Amino acid sequence: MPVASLLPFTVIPNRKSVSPTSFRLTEKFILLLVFSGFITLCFGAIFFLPDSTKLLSGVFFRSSSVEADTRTGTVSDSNPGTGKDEKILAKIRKDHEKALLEAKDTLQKRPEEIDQDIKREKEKVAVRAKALKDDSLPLVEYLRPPGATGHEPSDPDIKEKRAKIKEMMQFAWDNYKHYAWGSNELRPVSKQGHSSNLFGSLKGATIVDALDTLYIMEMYDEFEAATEWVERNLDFNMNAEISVFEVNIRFVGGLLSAYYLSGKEVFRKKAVELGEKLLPAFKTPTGIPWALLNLKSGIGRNWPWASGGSSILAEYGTLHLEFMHLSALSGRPSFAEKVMNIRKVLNRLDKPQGLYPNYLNPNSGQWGQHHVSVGGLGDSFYEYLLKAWLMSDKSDDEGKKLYYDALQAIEKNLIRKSSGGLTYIAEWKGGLLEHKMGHLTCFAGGMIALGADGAPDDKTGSQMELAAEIARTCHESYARTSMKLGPEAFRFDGGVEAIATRQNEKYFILRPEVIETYMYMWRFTHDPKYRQWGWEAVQALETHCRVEGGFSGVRDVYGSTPNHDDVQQSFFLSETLKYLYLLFSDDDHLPLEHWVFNTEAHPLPVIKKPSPELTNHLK
Ligand code: DMJ
Repeated sequence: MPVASLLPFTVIPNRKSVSPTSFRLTEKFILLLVFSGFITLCFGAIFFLPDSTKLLSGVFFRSSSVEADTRTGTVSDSNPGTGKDEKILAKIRKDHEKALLEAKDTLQKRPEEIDQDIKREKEKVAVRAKALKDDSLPLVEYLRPPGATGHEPSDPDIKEKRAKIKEMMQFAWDNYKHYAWGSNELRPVSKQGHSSNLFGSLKGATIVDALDTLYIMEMYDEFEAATEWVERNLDFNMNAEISVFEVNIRFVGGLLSAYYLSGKEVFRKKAVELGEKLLPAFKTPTGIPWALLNLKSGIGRNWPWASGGSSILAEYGTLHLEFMHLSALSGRPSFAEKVMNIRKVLNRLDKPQGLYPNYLNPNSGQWGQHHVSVGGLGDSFYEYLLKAWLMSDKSDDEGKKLYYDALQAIEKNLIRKSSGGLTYIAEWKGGLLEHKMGHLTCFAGGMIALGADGAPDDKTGSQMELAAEIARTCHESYARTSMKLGPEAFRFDGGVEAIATRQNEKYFILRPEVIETYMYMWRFTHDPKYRQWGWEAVQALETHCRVEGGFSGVRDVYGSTPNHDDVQQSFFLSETLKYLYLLFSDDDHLPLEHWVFNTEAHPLPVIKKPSPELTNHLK
């Protein structure tokens, strides 16, 4: 087959004639000239038109606006040249003008001015870097622990009582807000702000102490107002000498609880910031912290009245829970290291009769006077040994051992029964017993009940019995007064039992310890007498402590009419009212297997051990 027949078109045979498309030489030359002129014009357009690259990439080759229809093979511009393109062109023009002006400006500047600019820029960078550093807390996933909020009790009587306690909180808060907003505490009689030297010029103790109670009682508007105050006004950068213990339990504890309940970052940030401010207190030869610290200079010292310049057991021994959480939330081990070192120092020392004296010299690392108390100066040290173990999900075995050993020594050396059958915890002064029990000591009923659960070798339940006996004694100290409110200290000598005999021990400053013990006893026994005793306290508070501008302490609980001390203590809102509210709430509100209360009643979650599966997996 001829090749031509395979071609798709007809091949015309070559004849010797002039093809119609052939040109003469002159015509070819003219065509070449025209063509090269056209090429030159195109190149000129590309290289000399302004900002041609922007035009190319920004306008004509906007890939998003060019869509290819793969089915039809056609290309369409979905953004045809409209006002939008004009806007883009206008913006390009404006950017150009701005850049030109800036360049002109820089060229006209004198070298000093340029130096100034550089300095200013450097300062800005430094400020930003500092802010970044301040904010450089690691990201933590916030998971609200179980039972942060409760529900109405089903029993109408209990529901009503709980609502009454909430009303008391509302009254205490409203008056503080009205008369003393931003001050540390309220003077409810003279209706003004009040501050004690415990906080130096730090402000807002009542706000920070009350945050979690507001949340727990579902007073969310008030909680928001308090949060806003913290955000805007809570400041630690001041020349203030503060009590490390008080600031830790009220401010750090209050901020931590507010964080764990609400998940608001501001509380975590502020708690860590304040924790950092407290660290210079540990700069002593032994690492046992000073009692007082100047927040600005970082200079610490001890209370002038403390035996031979000693630090106080209940103060340096009541940092553990908060500091462990500060490390957990900041990723900075220094907090935990500081409190673990306190244990190390204590472990090295001999304990007289297994007891811990209230005074310890931070320079020499030696005990001061051999005074021992489960009340003032000693109390919360024992509480924090037990709670350190509980808060560690029962993994801190050292804390556990230290607590149960100490309790054993207390039972042997300090706990006595009166001839009238009241069990009490006496004070120990160099081996001699003082048969006096403080209101503060009454917290021990709750502590012993809390520890009874995991107590080694307590098959007979004797620790729960001991806790119940202490609760009864403390109730007696209330019942034997005319106001049905407990005195600051009561004695078991000179023919009296559970009664204050000295005028300066007859006052009541709205303290929580007795009610705290009722709350724990209720949780562990559900014996209705604890709610009944709690309700008696509510009625006494209403009758004798409620004044026009809030709640006030009284000077003599044995008097017939109250002589008010004119202070609404911040712990009345953080502890007394919270424990009362929980006493009339169901057990699943802040359940004790998930939460541990710090000594100011601020709930902190148990730091859960990783599951064995996870531990194995990580090995
Ligand atoms: C509170 O600040 C704390 O409970 C502290 O541990 C000692 N007591 C007061 C209230 O009485």
